Formats: sequence, C-alpha cells, structure tokens
Amino acid sequence: MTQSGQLDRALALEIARVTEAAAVAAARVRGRGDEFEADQAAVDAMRTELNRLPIDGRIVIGEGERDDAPMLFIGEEVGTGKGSVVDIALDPLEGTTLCVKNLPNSLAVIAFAERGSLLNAPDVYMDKVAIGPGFEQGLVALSKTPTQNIEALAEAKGVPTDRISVCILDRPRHTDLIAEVRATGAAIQLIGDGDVAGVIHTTNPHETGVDIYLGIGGAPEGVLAAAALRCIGGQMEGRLVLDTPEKAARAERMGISDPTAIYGLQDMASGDVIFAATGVTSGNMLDGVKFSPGRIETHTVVMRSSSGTIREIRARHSDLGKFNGD
Ligand code: VTB
Repeated sequence: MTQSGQLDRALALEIARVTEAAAVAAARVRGRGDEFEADQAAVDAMRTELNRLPIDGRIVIGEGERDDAPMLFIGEEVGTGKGSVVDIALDPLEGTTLCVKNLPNSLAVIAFAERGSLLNAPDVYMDKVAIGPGFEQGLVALSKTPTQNIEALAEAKGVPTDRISVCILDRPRHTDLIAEVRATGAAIQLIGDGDVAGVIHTTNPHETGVDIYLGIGGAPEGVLAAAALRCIGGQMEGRLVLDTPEKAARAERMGISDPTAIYGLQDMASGDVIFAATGVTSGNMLDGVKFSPGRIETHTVVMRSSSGTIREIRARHSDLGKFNGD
C-alpha cells in the first residue's frame, strides 16, 4: 500500500494484463463445448500473469477451497510477494457455459482490494438487487418486493414500469420472480449465465438495455460485481442463501456471523478497489477476443474506486509474444 493507504495506482494498468491473458486463453477454446478445458486455460493463464505482478496478494474469492481447486484457491498467495498488499477476488472465466457455446458476455474478471476489505463469501447463492448510479440511496432494496423495486425505479426515472428492463438469470428458481416482474409490465433480459456482467450492465442502461438486476446468482459473483459498482457507482444489495445447515456452517467458518445479513456495496467491497474485466465473447459492454494472423485483439475495462476512473483498453498483442508461451 502507498502512504495514503490506497492501492498502488500503477496496478490499475498492470491488472489489465491479468484479465487479458485469461481471456485470450479461454477464447482460444471458445465455442468448443468443453467447459473444463476453457476454465483450465483461463485459470492457468491468469495465475501465470498474477504471479508476475508486484503484489503481495491473497485470494479471497477464487476457484474454490483448496481441496477442490488446485489453483487460484481461496487463501492462495499470488504475486511476487513485494509491493501492494492486496486481497483478490477473481473469476478467470465468468460465464464458462457462455464461452464454450460462444454466446455473449463471458468475461475474465478480477478485483484487487485493500487487505481485509472484501466479503469472504462462501460459494453459495446470493439474492441480489442492483441499479446504476444517479438514484437516491435505498431506492431499491432486498427488503422491498420486486414489484416495489421496479415501481420505485420507474418513478425515479419518470417512466412507466413497461419502460423498465430487468436482467434475471434464466433458472427454474426464478419462475415466480419472472411472473411477478412480467405482471408489472417490465421487460426481462433473461440471461443464461454471467451475472457479474448482468449487474454491471445496470450502470449503462443506454448501451446494455438493462435498468435493474434482480434474482439469485453466485455469491462470489456478487462480490465481484460489488467491486465493480464501487468504482462506477450504483447501488447493490446481496443476501447469502444459506438454506442448509451445511451451507450455514461453511459460511460461519468463513466468518459470517449473521446468516440473514443484507450486504451493501461497502460491506462486500470497502476501501480502495481496482477492478478489471476483459471480454472473452463479445457482449453489450466489451468486445470478445479477436484473432487474426499474427495478431490478437482484446477489449478490457479497468476501474479504480478512489479516483472513479474507468479506462477501456483495446490492446493489440503480437501472436508471437507472451500468449504463445513467452
Ligand atoms: C451465476 C452466473 C455464473 O453461476 O452466478 C450462476 O453469473 C449461479 O449459479 O455465470 P447457477 O448456475 O447454479 O444458477 C454461473 O452461471 C456460473 O458460475
């Protein structure tokens, strides 16, 4: 950490290499139907790049617990060991199924935060509500019904509810939610996977067509999305779904004392945060990796909470360079 207590500013550029490498590796096997291969490629590449960075990094949200994840497991230390002391949330391939089916919005994502400032979320579900910036704090909340949230947002935007578009994961568990949302007249963008992107999309409804995210997705993905919203602005609440004694016990072991707690952005990611995402497949926010003879193109967004800077980095990599093993 620097003297001001913030993460080293240079990391906001260095971090892009990490998601670029993971995205390129996953994109090489994009559309091939093999989820294991795609995940493995992204994990290997992300880990190699992370270990080149001048950080003393510890993974807080990763590929899983040490026993189920040989690499990038929770608690693994990464980086050169010298430099900013950071906690890391990562998903080398968010939307693996999207990637192997070559569908939009699969991403390589990572967030760095000051040590101790990320929610140590177990790999369980999280109920989520999120909207973009520019609204009164508390406009939407998990304590409100989906209908109330949609009506509140419509009123704040000065539009009828049928002008609101809601992003929801297409899962049987959302049958009632989907019916309730349809009854308000709102439109639904039903996504197959990828709710990190789904939440981030609420911050730019004009480009993405998403005004609000509702429903249950992964808790690790919730923390990653919260890290992004800390940088861009917006509101989000999350509540872990601890519906079995085993999950409640696992959460407790990870330091979650109140199983019913509702987490706001600051509870999921506080302090200085740097977030990066590179498109694997093209989506409404980022282009996917493009391969052409001798050249690879990537599209990355990097955000930093302390300055609020959002950089889009379009990089042209030589196909002969590090992505071929250099
Ligand atoms: C979501 C989605 C992910 O997991 O978090 C989802 O964003 C939740 O789990 O891309 P289920 O698939 O069990 O609903 C993913 O689909 C995969 O990590």
